[in-house]
Amino acid sequence: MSLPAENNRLWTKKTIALVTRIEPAAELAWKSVLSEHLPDECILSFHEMTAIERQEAEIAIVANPDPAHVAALPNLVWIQSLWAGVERLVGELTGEGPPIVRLMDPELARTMAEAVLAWTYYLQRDMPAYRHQQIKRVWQPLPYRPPGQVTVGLLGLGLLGAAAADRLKGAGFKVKGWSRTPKQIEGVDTCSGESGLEGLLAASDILVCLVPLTPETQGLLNARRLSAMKCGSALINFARGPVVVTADLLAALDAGRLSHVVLDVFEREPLPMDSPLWEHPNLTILPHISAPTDHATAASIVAANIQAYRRSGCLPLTVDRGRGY
Ligand code: NDP
Ligand code: OXD
Repeated sequence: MSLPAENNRLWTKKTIALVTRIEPAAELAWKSVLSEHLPDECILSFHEMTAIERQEAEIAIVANPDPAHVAALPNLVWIQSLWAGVERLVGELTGEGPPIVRLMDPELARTMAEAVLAWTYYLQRDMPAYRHQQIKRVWQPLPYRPPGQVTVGLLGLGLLGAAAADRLKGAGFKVKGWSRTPKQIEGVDTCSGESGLEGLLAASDILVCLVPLTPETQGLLNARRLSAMKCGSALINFARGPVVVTADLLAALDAGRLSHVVLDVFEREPLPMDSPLWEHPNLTILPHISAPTDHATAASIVAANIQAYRRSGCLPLTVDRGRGY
């Protein structure tokens, strides 16, 4: 007599819960690539797990999970996020939950560094101004600023900020960087604390935001700090929308304090149709594409984390829930 499929799963492989609130097709794509990289594990969507499988799961792989589904897995030892940024997860999984491991993918850092360089060039080469001139049929060369005369200030010097710093340095830009704790990075003028931030804001021609969203960074770029920015400077936000106060940003643009702003992230995504941001002539709106997650590299990193845990019982580096990142 053959056993039902769910019994078979229990006898042969350990179950890992895949808990998401993403489109079913996107979840299926993740399930397939993760299963390929983890042939000795049984990866099941939360919805297809039996009550026993939910009881027994030690690991959940998550992407915007419903907190109630995570809570319905009572014996989780740890949670692996498929996203690099875990601010939403940390915010939603309140209390004493299992440790969270975020995605730390060098390929994602490379993609983000590429995006920072691409949009830095966009601003350094005055492309927004030439676009405005074209609309008015104006033929007017603008002064060229070589990278060595352009200071790029990075807010955040973590995995992504440090990769961006490297790429910008390589392209000849002057790079400054701000982090919570003091850092030393060759060729980067680093600082921390409020006075460090003030100096960086005043000196940067282009400011790039790559800090996680935490209680400390929510509303970081408010009216006061935006008015401390160099007059005519530009801003790129590739981190999270609420790090910048939208109304203050629009005021700074309208006052000419900021020449141009590139936004990839917003308080609400997709950006609502009636947002005034869409129409501002000095704003570039991107649909959260600066560093898309590569399924293959992410799955291989997740698989390596899980295999190491199965071998040694040791958890990968976990997120500091108190700190928020
Ligand atoms: P890390 O945790 O590696 O680095 C975060 C950096 O921010 C660190 O240098 C940290 O300082 C600094 N930081 C944190 N809080 C503060 C603070 N209060 N004051 C000053 N500096 C602070 O994160 P990543 O580099 O991997 O990612 C950064 C963010 O990028 C993610 O949290 C996410 O929001 C966003 N992201 C956006 C993507 C997109 O497609 N737009 C894709 C992926 C991520 P310290 O070094 O001292 O700890
Ligand atoms: C991420 C993101 O956190 O895409 O991976 O923002």
